[in-house]
Amino acid sequence: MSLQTRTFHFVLRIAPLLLAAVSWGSGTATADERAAPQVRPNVLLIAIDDLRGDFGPSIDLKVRTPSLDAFAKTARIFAQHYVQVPTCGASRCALLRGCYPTLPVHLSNNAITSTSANWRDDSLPGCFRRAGYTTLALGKVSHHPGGKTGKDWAVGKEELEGVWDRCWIPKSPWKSPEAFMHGYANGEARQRGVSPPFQSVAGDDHSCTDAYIADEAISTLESLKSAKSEQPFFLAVGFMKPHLPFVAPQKYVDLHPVANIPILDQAAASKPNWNSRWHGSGELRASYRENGRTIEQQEYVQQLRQMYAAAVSYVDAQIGRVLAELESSGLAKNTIVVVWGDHGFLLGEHAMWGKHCLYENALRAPLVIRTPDLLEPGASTKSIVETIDIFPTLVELCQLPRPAKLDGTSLVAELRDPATMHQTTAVSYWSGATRTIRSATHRLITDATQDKPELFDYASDPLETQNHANDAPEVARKLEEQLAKFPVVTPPVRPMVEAPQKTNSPSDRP
Ligand SMILES: [Ca+2]
Repeated sequence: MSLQTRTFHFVLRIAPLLLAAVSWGSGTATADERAAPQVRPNVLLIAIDDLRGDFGPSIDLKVRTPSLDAFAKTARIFAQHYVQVPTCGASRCALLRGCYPTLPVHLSNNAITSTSANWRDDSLPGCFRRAGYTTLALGKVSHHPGGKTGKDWAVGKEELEGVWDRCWIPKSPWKSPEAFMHGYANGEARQRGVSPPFQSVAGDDHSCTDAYIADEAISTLESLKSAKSEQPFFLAVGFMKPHLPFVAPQKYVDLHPVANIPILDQAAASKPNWNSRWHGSGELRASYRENGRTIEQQEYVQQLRQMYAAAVSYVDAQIGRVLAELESSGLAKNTIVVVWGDHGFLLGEHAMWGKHCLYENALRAPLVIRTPDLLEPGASTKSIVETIDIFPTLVELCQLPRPAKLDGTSLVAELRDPATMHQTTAVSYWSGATRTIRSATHRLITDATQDKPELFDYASDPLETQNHANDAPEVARKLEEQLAKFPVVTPPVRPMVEAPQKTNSPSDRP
């Protein structure tokens, strides 16, 4: 940060009531900026790790999420929200950078660390900090919990330097951020390839990690409230679950008896019999001990699905605690709340486990937004929206200058009126120059060869059991034309091979 910028920042911090009168960066303040309110809303951004879009408030897949359900009744539900890249670090890069990927590294979990020097000043928290906000990142917001790099993700520089007043994880029984990320009960760390993929815990909520995130978020809100500062805050809180390993206290497992877990339709659970971008479920199979079990066994599959559901209910309860504090503190009256999932997770669809592909359940994730003055709370919009839309939405809601390079579209129109549907496609990326475009009815997946695309028709085949590219070439051609207008990743990278291996699998991507 330059001296000039630091001085500017300092002035903003000691005189927040002068915000409306100052000029932003270069040039003179615009009319909009001069008209900005003296008290800007706070922002609470809650990030959830690997939560599918069909869990929680959008669609009932029999997972119990009372906190998210109750929150959704007060908010706008973006039932068709798609992420830009189906892996943690890359999806969070798109959120914080506000742009489609254009480089191979933007598709990786190193996306933020490797590129943020070029965009951090105009990142989402960077914009809020420059506007005088206190910016805080608790838990897993960028990619590593606590936002640091280096050994055990504990000692290196920040992934996104210079934009957070504080980024951290709470004190807990887990010894490092990396241990926290893949934590088992009571401080136990994962041993790659040795530890099991799930664990039910005979203890209370504090046997598992996310209760500590909730505690810290609550105490942070209490501090922000008691400080009585006129400086607004941008607080991002990132939870760990339901990311693998699926760990939850027993009481959340008991909410989901195996007998109640829906069994996947056989066609939906089958390996694609067309030229597909199928992968070998490396994240699950390489990083966790199968112990003689295989994902071809129905009993094991149902157990995995049960434990995913339990982990969802556990994190739901922790999120509920944070939202309850927001209400009881009175901060909710002037706080915009965004609940966002970084991508979905295939639970056996296409005979696949994990994300790292461009099928519907890897890309669709929750997005629920509440503004203090929201009309028609609880209504869902059918707009096809993307993660990169969150950035322009928040800067518009808070009347901050919008950086020139954002690719997304503000969702303020959908917040004002859920019947608004001005966005009709979403584009996502994966390695091998693989891209996809989702319309209201179809999804086209193509790769660098442009040969043998995959086309799904959700009106007639919602479970993606057939490739319709040969049946509907005209639909495929039109979607390809639309897709051609979006940025490409250059140079294209080789497809990532995801075979079960016991060491250093590239597929072990949080
Ligand atoms: Ca994730």
